[in-house]
Amino acid sequence: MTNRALRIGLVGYGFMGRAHSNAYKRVNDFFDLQYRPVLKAVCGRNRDNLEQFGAQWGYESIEADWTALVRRPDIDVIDIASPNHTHAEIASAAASAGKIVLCEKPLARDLTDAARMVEAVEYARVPNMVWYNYRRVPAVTLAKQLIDEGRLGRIFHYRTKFLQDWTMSRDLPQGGQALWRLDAEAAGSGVTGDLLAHCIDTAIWLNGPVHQVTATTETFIKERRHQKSGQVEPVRIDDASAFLARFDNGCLGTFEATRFARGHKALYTFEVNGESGSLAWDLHDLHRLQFFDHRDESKLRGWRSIHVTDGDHPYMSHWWVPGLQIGYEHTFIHQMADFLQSIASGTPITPSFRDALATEKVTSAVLKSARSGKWEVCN
Ligand code: SOE
Repeated sequence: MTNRALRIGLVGYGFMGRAHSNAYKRVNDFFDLQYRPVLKAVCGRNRDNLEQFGAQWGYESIEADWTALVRRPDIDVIDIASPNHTHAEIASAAASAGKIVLCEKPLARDLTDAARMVEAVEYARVPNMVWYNYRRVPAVTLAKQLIDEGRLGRIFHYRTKFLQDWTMSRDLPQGGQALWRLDAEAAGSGVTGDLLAHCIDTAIWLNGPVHQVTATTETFIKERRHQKSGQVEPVRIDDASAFLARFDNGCLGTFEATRFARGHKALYTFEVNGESGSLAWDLHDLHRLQFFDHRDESKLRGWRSIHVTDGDHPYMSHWWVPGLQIGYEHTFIHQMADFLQSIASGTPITPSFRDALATEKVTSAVLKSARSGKWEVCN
């Protein structure tokens, strides 16, 4: 298929810059699409790093100033993969310049910035999308299909967690390259915005809106050296965050995220319990979906472990032969394939900035509840 170029300007060259670049490069190898991403420019502040990244990934040019990138007539898409505090300004300028705007999660550092970003893209009427990649794990997409088919019936419980352990050392500094996630100024919050945001996005997608929450957070290490000032400064992010939720559909939710669960690197799990069945999924075993169907004949009832690798499973016909697995990076390729299909057909892209705003409203209510000690409404 001959396809039209969609010229990408990427802001940020860290872990997420690599994940997005890989998606741009691979998507047309595995999906037949009318559009083809072209790596026009990568933007960041450190020229040496930029040059190295640009050469390694095959970007045609580099830009050390994002305002110049946004003004370039040879760019169609601005993709923001820089720290959270930069999202709002870049997205708003990109939308005003008429660019398609893609943004890494969480949408913004706080709710005010997030609302501003939604307003900017909707006012400019430009396509927009947030990279909540876990929706595109085939097993998670299959969970969505089974729920939408009504196989669980009325849903009573949604239980989810995202556990890590990489910030437990008190010698780890905050701020600057690679460690901005520990700096409230850059990140906005700690695990609430970084990890719970994933859990909330998936939960809303699978189970509908969250109405209210009651939360508690903790910062176990209160002071860390800041990489920029060199001084020991108070830590203002949450190291751990847990909350109870009430969904609009009457379901109860429990959510937990921490960077202090020794031994866990990225244990994202969810379980959904309904009247007629239950589903469970685990990122460490991401190609499997556990399903219990109460409508099975009683003597045969039991949890099935579905190996989501068959041709009729979501996305899998684009990859290898049944039984062979794919991984984390493919979720970004799937999201890019869906995005390019939406651009071609003119249909809405999900999750849009407005979809991601719903997650921001929940994370904001979580942080508010942790301060107030009360139930808070997510609006
Ligand atoms: C944090 O360590 C992190 O990289 C998140 O920022 C990502 O969103 C998550 O997918 C993996 O963990």
